[in-house]
Amino acid sequence: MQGVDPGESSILAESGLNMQAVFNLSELAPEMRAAIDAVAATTGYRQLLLFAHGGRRMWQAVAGAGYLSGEHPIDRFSVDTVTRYFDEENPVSRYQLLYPQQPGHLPLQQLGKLAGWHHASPFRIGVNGRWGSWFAYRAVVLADTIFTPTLAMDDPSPCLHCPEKVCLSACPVVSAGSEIPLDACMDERLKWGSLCAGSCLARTACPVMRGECYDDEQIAYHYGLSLVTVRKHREAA
Ligand code: B12
Repeated sequence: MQGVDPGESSILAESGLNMQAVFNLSELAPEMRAAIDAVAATTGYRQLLLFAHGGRRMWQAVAGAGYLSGEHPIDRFSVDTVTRYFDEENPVSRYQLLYPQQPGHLPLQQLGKLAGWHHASPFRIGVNGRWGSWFAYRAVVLADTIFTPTLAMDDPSPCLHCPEKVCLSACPVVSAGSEIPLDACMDERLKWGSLCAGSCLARTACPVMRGECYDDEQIAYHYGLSLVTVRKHREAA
């Protein structure tokens, strides 16, 4: 018996894990298979399920369910939601969470590319026509499911229709070129009083699906966290 397709799941939709993709492991390119094999054994599993959030719904659900008071609220919420999806809507399937639980690096944006969600942007966060840059990967699961693999979103990159490249003109570290240099971005964020410490001027200037932009609290949360990582990275270097 087959359970509820991720795309039909009310648990995932209500939790704001509103982007789902199903891949057959046997159809993934060898480099992607190798990246997955490096994280976990795939024996006995047929499919890879990718879950992401788009827009504000997930943050509202995380806050509403009381997760914000503890550590790693989004990871805990995502794991609990995916676990609930399998327990309640897909109880016969065997599955294993690879991300965020398993240590190791999965190329999330490359998986997003396969789903048609990721188009490279000058500010290095993936962009698409449905969510702009306001989405992120929340869980990756191996499962013995037999869902119909998802057709990739086949919209072209929204950046192709953005000749003004307002993201680049809003970014204080871009002098020339078409991409934001990571080192200069990190240096800028660490400056005292930097406007880039708690947000990203390039990302918030991007006109694509601006209505899906996170609210101030969510922006402050994510950028606060990445600023801590950047600071540690710099101190270790
Ligand atoms: C490491 C990492 C970072 C590091 C980047 C430093 C570094 N050494 O590369 C830091 C901590 C800075 C970071 C920050 C953020 N990250 Co980050 N990060 C990752 C991670 C874990 C690995 C990326 C990687 O190294 N890929 C491998 C290399 C070989 O790929 P690459 O294509 O050469 O380069 C990547 C990075 O180096 C980075 N990068 C390279 N150059 C530059 C330049 C700039 C200016 C920026 C911002 C990034 C950047 O982006 C590339 C794409 O992954 C991924 C998750 C994953 N497992 O993929 C998330 C990921 C790329 N991050 C993500 C996000 C959202 C962010 C933040 C916006 C979070 C936030 N709100 O603060 C910020 C960016 C803001 C900023 N301006 O700093 C999302 C992107 C979602 C999307 N829609 O595409 C991901 C996919 C995580 C997720 N769960 O969804 N991140």
